[in-house]
Amino acid sequence: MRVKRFTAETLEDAVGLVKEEFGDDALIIETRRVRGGVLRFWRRPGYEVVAALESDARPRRTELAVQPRIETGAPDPWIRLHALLRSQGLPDVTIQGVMQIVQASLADEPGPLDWPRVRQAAAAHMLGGLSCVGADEIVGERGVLPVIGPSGVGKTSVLTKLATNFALLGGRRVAIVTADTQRFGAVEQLRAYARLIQVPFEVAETPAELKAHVEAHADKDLIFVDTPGCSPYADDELRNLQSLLAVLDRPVTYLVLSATTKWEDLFDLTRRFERVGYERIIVSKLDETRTFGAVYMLGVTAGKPLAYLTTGQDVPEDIEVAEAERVVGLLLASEEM
Ligand SMILES: Nc1nc2c(ncn2[C@@H]2O[C@H](COP(=O)(O)OP(=O)(O)OP(=O)(O)O)[C@@H](O)[C@H]2O)c(=O)[nH]1
Ligand SMILES: [Mg+2]
Repeated sequence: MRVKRFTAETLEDAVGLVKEEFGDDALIIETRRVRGGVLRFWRRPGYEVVAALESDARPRRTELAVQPRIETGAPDPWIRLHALLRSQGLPDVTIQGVMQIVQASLADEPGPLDWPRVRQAAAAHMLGGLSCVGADEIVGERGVLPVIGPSGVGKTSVLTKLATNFALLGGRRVAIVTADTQRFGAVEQLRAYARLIQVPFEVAETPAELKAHVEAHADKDLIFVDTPGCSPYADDELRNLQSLLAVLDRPVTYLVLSATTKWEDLFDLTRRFERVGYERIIVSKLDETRTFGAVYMLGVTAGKPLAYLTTGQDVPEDIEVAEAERVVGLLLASEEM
């Protein structure tokens, strides 16, 4: 990656120099106003822009897609928004869309635009696209809740967190059934946990056993069903999982995906797990990343609402109901510019 500092009397001129040398793929890392002064006597007051270019990106000369409206004395809020969204890993086409809509929404605003106003307008627009189940529906949850997803994403952890919260804090009648008899030690580990929180625990080796266990616990408010990790690229595993869940009557199935996965892969996973069928999405391991563009894109494009976010390994506390404000807040708050 090449990183270079560009200086000019105006911010527009500095950005122009960046574009001239690095082209459209340049990532603006920092913009700031510089003063002339004792140690800078050779330098007139102006603006500094630090820009980076991936080493394999080719400089191209094109027009700036977004023409910044300059507010003197502060980093340009449009450049700042663009850099932030980019650093969060949002795809370029989404960034352009957000920038254009937010610019249009603020076009008639009087006076200079500062960062808080631009940020707030961006947040308002981005909130609108995110689909979340919400606390009201979650609190009233009833039925059979299978947890599915790729291996190691945190399915069993989610299940133990939810079972504990609903049983011990929510006072619901809960049962746990595991269909994960493949992974060594998985059954005994979950059995021990279920005993600890005093929740009935069953093991289902076959779809028929799963059906029987669920029927035997028809008096429960919630029956959580753990499933083995399923490779989204193994047709037989998807088929097995699908036929396992096919015995259930209107389950509310949760797909667990990790926040550390690339956005393109997350999108692919949401499509592949359609074969099994699921109603809601849980995003795990938010604590293991500092870029949240993928989580946002998941909420916007999956066609299924986000239900929970998990934020660590501690049971039962590291889980929260997914809220659009939280996701957008993570996305727009994590910059230090
Ligand atoms: N940092 C962090 N770790 C997590 C989170 N959720 C789960 N883990 C950890 O991820 C690892 C895998 O969690 P599991 O719950 O066993 O994942 P799984 O999807 O059930 O795994 P398989 O059943 O093997 O497919 C464990 O070490 C968990 O403690 C989270 O939100 N943050
Ligand atoms: Mg598991």
